[in-house]
Amino acid sequence: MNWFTLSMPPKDISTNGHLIDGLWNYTTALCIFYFVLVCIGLFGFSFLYSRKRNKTPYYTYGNKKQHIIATAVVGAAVFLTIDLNITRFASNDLLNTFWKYPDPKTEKVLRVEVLAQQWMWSFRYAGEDGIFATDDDVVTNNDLRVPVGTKVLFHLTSKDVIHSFFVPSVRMKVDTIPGRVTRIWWDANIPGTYDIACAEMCGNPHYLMKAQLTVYTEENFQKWMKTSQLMAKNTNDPENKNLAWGWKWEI
Ligand SMILES: [Cu+2]
Repeated sequence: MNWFTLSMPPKDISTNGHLIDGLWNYTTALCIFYFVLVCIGLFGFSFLYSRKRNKTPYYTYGNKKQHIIATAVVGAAVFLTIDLNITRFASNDLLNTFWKYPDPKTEKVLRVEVLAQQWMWSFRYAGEDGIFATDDDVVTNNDLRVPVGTKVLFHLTSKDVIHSFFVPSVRMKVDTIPGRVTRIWWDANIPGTYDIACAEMCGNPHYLMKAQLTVYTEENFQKWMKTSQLMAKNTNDPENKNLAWGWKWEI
């Protein structure tokens, strides 16, 4: 693996990840374009007005009008093509896609509650009863499993400090904040195992907040869920404080 491959993000396995990639690529391409332009100006003028080519010094106080026009044109070009456009793209993506949370009442959605804490991730699925914060919930640590091609809706919070739930393979990231429930949704379209990380510097062992995402085929997911539900029913201890962090699902 060379440096170029290493610096590339992992393969996008989601339906909407390309929107983030598009925004990223657009910003990078335009920044490179303006960088080259600035370099041409910098080195071009250094060459044109070098000592070799201009033996006699030329003193000037400049041309105020020209300077104002040049600065305004370059500033406006950068503002219009980068700032305004990425704001427009990002707002469109948010309004039309990322903030359109799937509704578990009307479509097939897997709901997951997430608790972040120094330094691990806990995931909670409603048990057989379909209700969160009951004794039959399936709870896993650093181990998130979802079915392929299904929208997954997360409600997240944190036990201690601000963390950030980051799944690079679907290009999605959201902060987890103590005392507040944040939301995010995505789908994963290729079975396999992928990384989950914390993207908020949350303490020295921040790097330990690594979890695994497993994308199953629908059949394998149902199998796993059935076994886990059975196990939860038989072994969940209502007195166990480590299991009791869930909350009633709202909205
Ligand atoms: Cu963290």
